[in-house]
Amino acid sequence: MEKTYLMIKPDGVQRNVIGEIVSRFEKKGFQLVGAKLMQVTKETAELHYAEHKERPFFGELVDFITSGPVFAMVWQGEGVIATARQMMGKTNPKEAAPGTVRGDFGVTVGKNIIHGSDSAESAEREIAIFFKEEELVSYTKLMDEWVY
Ligand code: DAT
Ligand code: MG
Repeated sequence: MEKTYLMIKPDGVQRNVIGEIVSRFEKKGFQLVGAKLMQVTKETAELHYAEHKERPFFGELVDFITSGPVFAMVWQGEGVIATARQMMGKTNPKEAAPGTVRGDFGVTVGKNIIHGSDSAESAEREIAIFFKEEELVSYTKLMDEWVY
């Protein structure tokens, strides 16, 4: 089953929206298969955001994501990568639609509450950066009978 990496950034943790965000993905019908509150190191941040290395905001991005704990998660479900991106909203909260995580909780692009993998390749890569295989669980949810 398809998996994606979602991460509530330090601003989301400080803003007390972990529960609200987890709840949205649970209610949607997706399955949580891994989660932890963690401090991201500079090395891990640089690896995770490697594609943005040449961008002018790279330094700020690394400083921000390491500025406090994040809530790292792996979610599973049919089409979860693309649907989670839709539920997050556009990168810039000013353009993110109401009803999306960034549209509802964010104000500025530098503090946009949540990260989500943008493709199958990114998802695989990012899950491997943040989780060991034994930290992910495989289990049956009776709910799935009513989702699929
Ligand atoms: P996304 O997080 O929607 O995948 P991205 O991969 O283009 O967006 O950028 C990664 C993060 O970098 C983004 O969540 C916030 C930050 N960022 C992007 N564009 C920025 C900009 N123009 N100024 C400051 N930060 C920016
Ligand atoms: Mg991205």
